Amino acid sequence: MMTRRQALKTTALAGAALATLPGAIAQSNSTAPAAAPSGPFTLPPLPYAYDALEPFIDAETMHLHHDKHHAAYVANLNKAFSQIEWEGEITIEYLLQHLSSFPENVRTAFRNNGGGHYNHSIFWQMMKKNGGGEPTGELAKAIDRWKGFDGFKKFFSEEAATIFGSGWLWLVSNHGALGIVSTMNQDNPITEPGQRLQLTGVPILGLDVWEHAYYLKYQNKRADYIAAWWNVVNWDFVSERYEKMKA
Ligand code: MN3
Repeated sequence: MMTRRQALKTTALAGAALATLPGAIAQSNSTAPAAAPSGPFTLPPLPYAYDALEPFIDAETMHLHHDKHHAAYVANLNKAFSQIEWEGEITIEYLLQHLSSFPENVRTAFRNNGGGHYNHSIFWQMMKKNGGGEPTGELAKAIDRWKGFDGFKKFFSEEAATIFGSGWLWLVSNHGALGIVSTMNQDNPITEPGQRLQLTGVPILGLDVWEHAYYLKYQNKRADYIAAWWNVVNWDFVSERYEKMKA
């Protein structure tokens, strides 16, 4: 018959033996953070410091927005991507434009997280420190269709303010012709179904009106966030994108 002391000793040894198995170590260490699933998609660093857009967009919001929200879209996209067979490289644009070619069980994850990854990747570049002002050149001429820049700014701001729930407002270029279009959740004008692309175009400027983009500083006052955002718009980047899409 086994004594209590012997039983404890045996259990401890069994535990030690199990712990040498890689699987057992992973299971017993449940408080460790899960490693980011590896995959083809990576979180791009912000092209400026977290506080570069102060006082219009605060550093704390940028930390949360980039390091948590955008990072989660990338991690979840890679996780979903690991469920399919894929040979070679893939771009985020290809993924969004060919959603229906992927297995149904990953399509929603691709749409939401792929969209989130693409939208934020371009959104960071559409802003900069000491941004704002007005566009110049060809883009300024094209924007004149809204009765000048002030008319454009007013219309864009009103459209962004009235999006119900979470979404984005985009200035899109269809071979040089401009339009303004909203998308829900993390959809993008380039997201399949493709007819949206024909109706609209390729996004050259976008505004994130999800509450996570402004709630810390502006609470429910989305209109104040939108008014402040014009001060950080990177018109050089937008113009460059416009020229590229036109070509
Ligand atoms: Mn966002």
